[in-house]
Amino acid sequence: MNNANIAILCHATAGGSGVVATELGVELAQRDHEVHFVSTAQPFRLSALDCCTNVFFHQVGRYEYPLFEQALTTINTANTLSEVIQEHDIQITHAHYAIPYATSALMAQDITQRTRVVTTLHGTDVTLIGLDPAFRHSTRHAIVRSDRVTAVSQYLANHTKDIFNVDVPIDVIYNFVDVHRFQRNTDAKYRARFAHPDEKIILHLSNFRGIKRTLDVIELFARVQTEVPSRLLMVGDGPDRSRAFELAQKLGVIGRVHFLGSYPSVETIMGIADVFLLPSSQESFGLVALEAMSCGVPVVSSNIGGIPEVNIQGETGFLCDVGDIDGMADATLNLLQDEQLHAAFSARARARAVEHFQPHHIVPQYLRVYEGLLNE
Ligand code: GMT
Repeated sequence: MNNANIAILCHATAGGSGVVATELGVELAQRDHEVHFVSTAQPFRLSALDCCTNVFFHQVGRYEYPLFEQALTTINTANTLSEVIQEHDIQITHAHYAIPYATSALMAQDITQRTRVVTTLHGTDVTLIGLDPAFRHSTRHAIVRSDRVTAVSQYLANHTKDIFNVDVPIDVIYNFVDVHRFQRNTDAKYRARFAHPDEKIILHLSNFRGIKRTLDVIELFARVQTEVPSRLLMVGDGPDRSRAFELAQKLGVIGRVHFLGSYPSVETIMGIADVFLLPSSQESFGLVALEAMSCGVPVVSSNIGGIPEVNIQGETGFLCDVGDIDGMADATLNLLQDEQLHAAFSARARARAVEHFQPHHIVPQYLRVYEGLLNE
């Protein structure tokens, strides 16, 4: 594809959709496209501004006026994006997460009469918030009117068509991972910081929202640690953090659970773990599971949404029903108590990430979507 000028809209806060959007933008810039991020704040993983001359960030301002009781982010984004489209001759606008960015992108397209809009659906923009009566019609409109729609798993593509009763084509383009960055961390000082040599390390990383079921993580760890000396690292922050902390206290395991907050270089922590836990009640893909697998960490997860397209039952990890704490505890113990089994799962997890989910497998799929639009 010839070099293009591409605008990327994404949520700046820590979250998988922002990570995917940011890393896609950097990959595009490395392939000589000009990339303009438009968001309310600089996306949290965007360090490329320091190293690439063809990555730009345009902040969406917040306009305060006594008459407005709430921020009008959708309109402000459309306005900023319209300027960016005109000033930088943006040919492709790629909205990550339908709400509000696909709507803002379509508005800017209408204002400028330029640019093609690609919307990538990430998960709760369809399965949770997008379905709420507060957003249902505008989300459906964004899906139907975007020039192309992609989803991060087959599950999400199918589910979107069902629940919104739409028959637009939805391309499935999986998330990707930098396998050089996310790999085993053999530097002993990291393990020594959290665990004694005879202890195993179990990891959970999320934004601690209800759908992540962080309390299940604590409960199942409480069972695991009675049989295998181990530590639990809880990385991230969010609404359920205090409840998880209180449950760990109540179950008498608080001394073995480390709440690390939003740890900046997650790969160093992921790379020392023995098992990664993802018991979510909804997950359209599970980028964190893929990152863990890339580090050679077997994943014990729920069997929900798009997770089975990433974590393969009995090969890279184990999948249990949502809320099956006993099943997940047994699966974790299986892995921790059998070194040979663990080594085999670890190797297969890493191999799956390396063989199927690297940027060079995935980014060309986005480029084909862009190219198709530019050639129309
Ligand atoms: O939908 C969300 O919960 C937010 C979103 C995010 O920004 O973290 O996560 C979704 O997008 C990720 C990247 O594509 C996926 O890996 C996550 O599975 C997905 N989350 C859910 O579906 C709950």
